[in-house]
Amino acid sequence: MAAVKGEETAMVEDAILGYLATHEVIADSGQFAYEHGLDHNEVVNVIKSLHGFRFIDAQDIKRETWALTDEGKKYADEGSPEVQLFLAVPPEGSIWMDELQKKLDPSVFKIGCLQAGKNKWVDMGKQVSRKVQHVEDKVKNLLIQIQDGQTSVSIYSLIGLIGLSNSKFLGGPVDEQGGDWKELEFKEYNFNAKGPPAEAGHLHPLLKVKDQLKNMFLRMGFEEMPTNNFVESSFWNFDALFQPQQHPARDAHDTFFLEAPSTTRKLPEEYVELVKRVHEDGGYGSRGYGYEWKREEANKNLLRTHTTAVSTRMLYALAKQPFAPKKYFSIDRVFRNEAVDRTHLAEFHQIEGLVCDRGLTLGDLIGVLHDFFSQLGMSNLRFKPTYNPYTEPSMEVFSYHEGLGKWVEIGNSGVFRPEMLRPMGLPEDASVIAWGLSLERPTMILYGISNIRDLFGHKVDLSLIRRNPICRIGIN
Ligand code: FB9
Repeated sequence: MAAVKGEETAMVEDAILGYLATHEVIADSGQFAYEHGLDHNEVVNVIKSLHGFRFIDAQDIKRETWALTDEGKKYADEGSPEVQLFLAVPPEGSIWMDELQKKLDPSVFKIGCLQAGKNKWVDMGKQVSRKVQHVEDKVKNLLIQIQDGQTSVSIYSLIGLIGLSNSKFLGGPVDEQGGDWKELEFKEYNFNAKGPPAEAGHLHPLLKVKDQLKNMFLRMGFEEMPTNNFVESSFWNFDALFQPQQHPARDAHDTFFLEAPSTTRKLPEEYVELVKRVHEDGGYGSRGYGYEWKREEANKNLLRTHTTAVSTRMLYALAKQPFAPKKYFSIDRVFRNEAVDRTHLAEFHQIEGLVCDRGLTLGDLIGVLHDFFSQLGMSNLRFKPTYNPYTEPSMEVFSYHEGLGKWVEIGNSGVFRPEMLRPMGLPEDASVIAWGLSLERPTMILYGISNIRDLFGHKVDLSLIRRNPICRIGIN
């Protein structure tokens, strides 16, 4: 039964169950309420909950609606007689009764006197004066409600599902231990009954596409990299990637540096030394950048600008173990202090894949890119040489998009430089091919969203989230 039952409700419940304990049916809830001096609305509420608990079976048999008589319509328009009379009495002072009578229509005067007197609104004597400042015309409001049909009442007939003769049923649970349930007739459980549709949450389109991409990577034998650290040190985000300390991407115009904690606490010292040396003097066939490398620069904390920072940590960890080929992927947020426009926000989700094995070449990269993007429905690819501080050679990837009827830049890629891999301790013949793209761009194209603000951020209209179907990637 409902947790907290008001007095009224309990009383009504007992009245109904008590009655049904000795009578087969309550034919008319309206009649029942009237006869038992109960408020019919409360009776209907209790009927609904008893019905909900399958204690009774109830049919909604009659719906009574009320209609106004002409007189009712008149009072609904002009106000109830008692209020018309009240308003005819001057707020201050008094009026002669016969004066008042002249001002009102006879039936209004008659009923008005009666009601206004009963409501103690006026002092009725030879002179009539007001006893209250203000009155509310409840009658008129009720009449108006009836006029616009707000007052239909549903009448129920109900039978006790468990036609118990003994009083034990009155609200008390049936004592199952007692076994007397055996002679009760039970209605079949309808296991196919659909529960009320649960208003559940909806996955954001980005998360739907993210999931599909994740499953795609896992099907291709890739392992997901742990990306649960938005805050990163400049060392893992830039220096370990052989990105020079004066590279434009490393200034506050492009990167969100942290005020607190502004610097990282610990870095693997011997590895840091090797990174310092490769930046300053090169090695592993490289002549390095030949600038004075500063530890304090590497210590600066920031919001990672790419998930490639995570790839760096994973490759460094890989180098600590006996070498084994690896395929890793990551899909998570990255932050760039860039000008926001229709397709760029200060944060987006980067998708990154990498393959680490002995003797991998640019050809392997192109092969993997074809394999990956063909599963996204993009098989007509073109590659354009580009430059990344941490990969050489590097390529931008383009695909001809039938729907858009144009070549679309769908990502970036490259072969990680030995200046990045060798200081980690990876074997000389180990090479790592990698590529990256955003999650937002494919999602926008798949869902036909032209402005990134409609997809991500506080301006998103939730109905887009609620009604968007699953867009199967790979279907152009
Ligand atoms: O996602 C991008 N484009 C794209 C991807 C898929 C797509 O699918 C459609 C359904 C058919 C459509 C478009 N881009 C990368 C290309 C452009 O949008 C580019 O203008 C914007 N780029 C972002 C960075 O912007 C500053 C997209 C983002 C990006 C760029 C590079 C990488 C990752 C994300 C990378 C990398 C990388 C390279 C080498 C080694 C490791 C990682």
